[in-house]
Amino acid sequence: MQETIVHTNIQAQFERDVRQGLTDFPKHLSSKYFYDKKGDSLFKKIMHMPEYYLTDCEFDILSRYKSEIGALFASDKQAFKLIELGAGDGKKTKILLKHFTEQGLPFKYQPIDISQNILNELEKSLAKELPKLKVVPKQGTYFEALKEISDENGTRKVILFLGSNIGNLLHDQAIEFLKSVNELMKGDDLFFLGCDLKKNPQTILDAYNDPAGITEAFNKNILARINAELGGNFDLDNFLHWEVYDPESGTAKSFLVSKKAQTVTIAKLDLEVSFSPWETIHTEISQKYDDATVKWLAEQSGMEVCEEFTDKNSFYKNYVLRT
Ligand code: AVI
Repeated sequence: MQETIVHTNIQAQFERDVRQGLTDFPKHLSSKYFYDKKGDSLFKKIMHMPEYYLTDCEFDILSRYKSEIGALFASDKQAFKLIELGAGDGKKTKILLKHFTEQGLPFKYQPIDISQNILNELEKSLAKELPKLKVVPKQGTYFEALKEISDENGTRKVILFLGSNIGNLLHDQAIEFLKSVNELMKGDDLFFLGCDLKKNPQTILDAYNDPAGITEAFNKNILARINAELGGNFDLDNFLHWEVYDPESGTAKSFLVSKKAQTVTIAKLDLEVSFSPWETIHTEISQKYDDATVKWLAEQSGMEVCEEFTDKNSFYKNYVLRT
């Protein structure tokens, strides 16, 4: 029943956002809608692409600094809840979970995800790989679930937000997000944040424009979803995947560009959308950071950076924030 209500709300929001985004000028759609079953599997492929360095860098950082990270999380051997926002398949987190379990650190793992399906799979794989680990999954949106966990009891919280997921938010949205996290943090709770860094602009462009066309298919999946779920008739071949990166602001942007004048119908919304030749739909931002920007974001949200870990090329950083 709960699942049905959540699904109905999500679907209604999707319809509102598609209508709003495609009737706005310039047109836009939110990257949060890339992720259905097909989108999840395309994103998994992206994480394995040689050009998409982000995953390997974070993997490298967690592997290399797992002892230091463990010492920080279990400060004074205090018990803690390790909460992960948007747990996914937990591939990177498992490095920490394995190490912490081997070291006998006093913690339980609480992955939060909107998808019960993802949580079930994660729980199953953890039961097999780390049978001693205490896993308490929470299905729901980040803040609903985080609030419930915070209300439970006084055990310290360490919150993980990996994968540079924060980069899909504009700075204002990121501050709102961090403020909401901060409101639920107390005393010596910690927030462990993965951020992709500014670097050679070509490296960034290559990560979002692979020659195999996986990122293109991922970007166009939003149109495929509108076709499948809202009765749209987008011809995906009539759109180009286009990536730009502004090295000054550190913002990478993804677009879909209409190759010609065309009109698309979205039956469920009773909507016709016309495109001029080369008109754009802005679909995603992937923000790249530097220390000053992360420090600023933390301060704007009432937090401070207390520790950081980077990979051998300084391509990526995991920052530790406290309230
Ligand atoms: C999930 N997110 C952090 C990815 C990113 O790098 O912005 C999504 C992605 N988009 C294209 N490739 C990967």
